[in-house]
Amino acid sequence: MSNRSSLKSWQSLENHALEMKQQHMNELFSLDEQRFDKFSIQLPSMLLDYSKNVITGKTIDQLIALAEECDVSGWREKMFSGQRINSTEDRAVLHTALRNRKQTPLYLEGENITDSVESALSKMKAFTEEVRQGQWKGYSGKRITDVVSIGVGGSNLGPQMVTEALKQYSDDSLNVHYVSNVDGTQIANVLRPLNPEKVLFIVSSKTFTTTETMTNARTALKWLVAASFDDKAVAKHFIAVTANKDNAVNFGIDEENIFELWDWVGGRFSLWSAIGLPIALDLGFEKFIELLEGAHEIDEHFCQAPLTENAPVILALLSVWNCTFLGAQSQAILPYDQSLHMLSAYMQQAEMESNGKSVTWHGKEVNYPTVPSIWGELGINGQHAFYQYLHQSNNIVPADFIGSVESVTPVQGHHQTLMANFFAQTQALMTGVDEQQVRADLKATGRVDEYIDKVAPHKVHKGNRPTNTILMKRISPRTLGSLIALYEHKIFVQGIILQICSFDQWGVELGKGLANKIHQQLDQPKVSINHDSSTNGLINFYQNIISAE
Ligand code: G6Q
Repeated sequence: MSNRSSLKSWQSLENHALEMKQQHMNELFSLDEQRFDKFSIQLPSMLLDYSKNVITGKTIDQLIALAEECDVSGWREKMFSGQRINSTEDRAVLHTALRNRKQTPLYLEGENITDSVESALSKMKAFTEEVRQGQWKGYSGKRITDVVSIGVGGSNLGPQMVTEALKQYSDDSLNVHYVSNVDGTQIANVLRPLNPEKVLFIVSSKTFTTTETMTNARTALKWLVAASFDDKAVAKHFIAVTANKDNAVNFGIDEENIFELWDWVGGRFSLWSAIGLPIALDLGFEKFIELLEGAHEIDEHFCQAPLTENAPVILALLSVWNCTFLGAQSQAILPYDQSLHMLSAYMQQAEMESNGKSVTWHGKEVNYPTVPSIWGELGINGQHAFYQYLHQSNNIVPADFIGSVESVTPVQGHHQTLMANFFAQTQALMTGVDEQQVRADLKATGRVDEYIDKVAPHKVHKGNRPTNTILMKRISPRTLGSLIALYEHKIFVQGIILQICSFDQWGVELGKGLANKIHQQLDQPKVSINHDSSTNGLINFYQNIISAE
């Protein structure tokens, strides 16, 4: 199979990029009044405006030709039909089956996994209702008031981001907390105000071997047993979500209390499964289903819309255009909605763990830049922090601006101010302001020439900085489901274009293995260590302080 960079469409794009690097968006907008209409897509839950990119109709045609040459549609079909496209782990990639709300049968090795998903959902529903309605009792007969979800990475970020985003939709039935860090400070702070009689722990771990999660789960178990003086209390207070039932049972969790995961659900795509149980407990099961419905809506759009009108495809192609062809090295995710305060962190994992790789799925080193680093912060806070860099540094950072027409918590006067900034920022990033204008503006305020000469260069904004705007009607379980699925499919398409296996994460293994070795050495200080001089020096410094105390 050919390397991407030898494709005809790739080479045309390389040539086209040379032309487009000379273009300014201001000129492109003045040449074409229909730009917004041409370069925006309206979906039931959101509007995507991508007109503020350094693109023309020709750019889009060539990007679509690239998508076709890379057979994006064929790969999409492979994913949805359960082919083992996670090639390095030899697994299917079927998070879409978890939200297949039409419940169309899907067979994997002879098993209709739609049935398995539906029965897992029924179990989640019954459990959620029992706990929320107070029928599930703790060891002393009291109802559960607090849920502590223990998990890390894909078993934490998605559910926590969604729980935070949908806080306004939660009632007072339960308080949901998350523990992910192995730094004991987090679990200690979470447990301190809680009453063990009323706490339910959910240990979420696909493998049920992750050191951090197991360490936190054991601490939680000790805390519970110390308070209840009863090993049997575990059955009333511990739930597991895992693909490794044996390990969960060995840990002491009742078989009845285990929710199943499948190997075809990747960690960072798992919030739609029982990994989303804390979300369902917090919001109620119906709202969890609405989240799945919103995602399913985008799955259908992704499968049915022509590539030119396909929002995830367009977002992926633009990312490839901006990074691989125009040379941007990072991308900002900038939500202008307080509910989405964890979205950038979530997107960091979703995109960087998926596509932050440099060999193709055939194991060959790629000869082009792959994905940018992803970073970001809530809109207004970021404006008063790093937007200076977005506007005037000599690095171009393409940015996704995500906002909502209506606030979920309307407070008079606030939302208009927020949204005025939302619209102004993408405009300013695009138009910039040239020296002539800066000088004229300063003159108009009565400034003397000497001052103008000194200050004008500092006030010039070159503009031409690409942004996408995603405008949602309002954050809700449904629209949030759509937003997350939009990005999931964007990441998938990007992986296909870049010829990267988006569904493994070998890059997290090396450090884990070394940490295990070093952990053993820390437990046995007398054992001589033989690392490089830096690592030896650091460990010695650490141990000397500990042994002196
Ligand atoms: C996600 C990754 C990774 C994983 C965590 C937790 O796609 O695989 O972030 O989710 O390492 O793993 P467990 O769920 O197995 O504890």
